[in-house]
Formats: sequence, C-alpha cells, structure tokens
Amino acid sequence: QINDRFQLHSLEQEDVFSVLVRDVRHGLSNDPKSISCVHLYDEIGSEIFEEISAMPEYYLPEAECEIFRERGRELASLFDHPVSMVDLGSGSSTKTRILIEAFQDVHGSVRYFPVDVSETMLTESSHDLLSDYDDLEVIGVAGDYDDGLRIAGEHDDRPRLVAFVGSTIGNFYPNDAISLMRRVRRLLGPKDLFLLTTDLRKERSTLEQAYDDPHGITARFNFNMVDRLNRELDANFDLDALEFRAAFDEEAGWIDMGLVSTRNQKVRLDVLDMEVELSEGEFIRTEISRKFTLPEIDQLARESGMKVVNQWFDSKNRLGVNILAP
Ligand code: AVI
Repeated sequence: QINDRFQLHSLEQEDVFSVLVRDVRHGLSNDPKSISCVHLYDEIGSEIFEEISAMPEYYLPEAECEIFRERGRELASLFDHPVSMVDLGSGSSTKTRILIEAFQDVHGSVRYFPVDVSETMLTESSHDLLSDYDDLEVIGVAGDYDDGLRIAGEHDDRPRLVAFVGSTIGNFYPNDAISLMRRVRRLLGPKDLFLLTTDLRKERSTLEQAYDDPHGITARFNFNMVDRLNRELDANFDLDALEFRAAFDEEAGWIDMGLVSTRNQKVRLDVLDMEVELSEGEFIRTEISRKFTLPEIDQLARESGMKVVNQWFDSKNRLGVNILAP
C-alpha cells in the first residue's frame, strides 16, 4: 500500500569521490584557499550537523519550526487546490513534516517531491512519511536541485510550492544564490510559490555563538572535513597546527568559517599529486553563512525575477520565512 504511493527517480550522479578530487584541487589553488562546504557532510559530518542543530546556541531550527507551526495553515491557504511540494535538499524531512501536516489539514492530500543527493536518506525518510500519512504521495528525486526541478516540472497538474528551507541559501555566494533562484523561477507557473528561509542580520555575539559554539561541536564539524581529506586523498594535514575560526564579516554580511594554520607548513595530498603551502595565520575557508537584512531579501527576490508576497518571523525576530511569487 505504501509502495503504491511512492516513486523514486534516481538520477545518474557524478560520484562523490571525483567531485571531492576536483573541488579540493580547485579550492586549494584559490586565494583565499577554500574547501567547498558540500564536503562537510560525509556520514560523520552529517551526524555532527545533527548535533549542531540540537545546540541551544544554534537557534535556526527552533526559530524555523516555530514559524512553520504558527503559519503553516496560512501558507496552505494561499493555494486554492492541493499542491505539489518540492523540497530542495530534503534530508530527513523533519521540518517539512510540519508543513505537510498543515497542507493536509487544509487541502486533504499532498504530493511531495523530496530532492536529495542521498538515495538512502531519501528512501528512508519517504518510507517514514508514507507510513505516517495516508493521503500523501511521494515522488523522490535522488539527484541535484536541477534534477528535482525538472522532474517536478514534468508532473504539472497541481499548483506547486517549491521550498528551500534551513537557511541553506545562506551557504551560497550572492551570484550563485541568484542563479539557483532564477532556475527555480523558471519552473514556477503564475500560481506557484517559492518558500525561502533566510537567517537575519543580528548582533555579532549571537551570530558568533551559533557558529563558534562553546561546546566545540562546529570546530569538530570542520576538523572532520580535513580528517576526511587525510583519509580519502592521502593528505597529511597536521590537525594540531590548525585552529577553527568562525567570525561575522560585517561588510560581507556573512559568517566566515574555516581553519587557520598556526605555523608555516607544507601539506601533501598524494591522491591529487599536489603540494600546498600554508603560511602562519593563513585561513582556509570551509563555508560562508549569509545573514540577510530585509532590503537584501527583497533585492535577492527581485534579481531572481520574483517578489516577496509574505514574510514571517519567529517571536524573537531571528529568522525569516519568505514567500516569493513569480
Ligand atoms: C546548512 N546550513 C544552513 C548551516 C548554516 O547555518 O549555514 C551550516 C552550518 N555550518 C555550521 N553550522 C551550521
């Protein structure tokens, strides 16, 4: 019975290892050096991210869930008919569950398109959702965001809500964020909507405690990635000569996260046949996390060919859920 309501589209994906090789070669040749944040999330990294999400200092999940609980039905009521919900980067679908319930309350049924690179995660979470909700149909897409948008576009008899939750847009450089959102825009029909969660600009100390946390969990999240390079790329980074740093860059408007070399050192990455020199004090960026002002959210929407039609905040005004229309 569950299987009747489940379809899986498994797209050919470039294997994780080739992507790692290419990204690391490119990132470590750049100035400033960087390692793409997608590589933070191997199996161990994803578990550490769950720990981050449960820390009191990392207010984002709690704030977002509050908004979903308070506003889910209002969101569902923006549509006249049952919708297809496309969830870009669905992961374990915990947060979107709240939205699915709200849409079911208002419209009865929901067709849910979770999109995630991990087929295992996708199949497991879809199975859990289908056993919990009878009026749910799940069309999973194991692939990237563009695969998800394309497949959702092929099933277009319902109005669509495309959701990009978790404040993940903040991990994209400004131009990449606009380019992704323009691709979302292209899928949207006149009655479709895009839900975009953005973390908001706030006091430096609150931001820095969320990313440079007193428990050292985010530091561990970063060191795990370097440890991964040591294991998978036969590299010899000396973890004792690296220090975690996460600071708010006021001018750029983002948390800049990464590792600082505490001495001059040469690192070999045997698999890449590459040698990298790090000088004392040199920073290797692992991630940015943008914090938006309200005019910046409007501008992002505008530059992607959309407009903000609803905007909801949590009771402490820490995070915003924006509803964008084409
Ligand atoms: C996944 N992303 C939205 C997180 C963020 O807040 O930018 C990633 C993260 N990195 C460290 N803490 C959380």
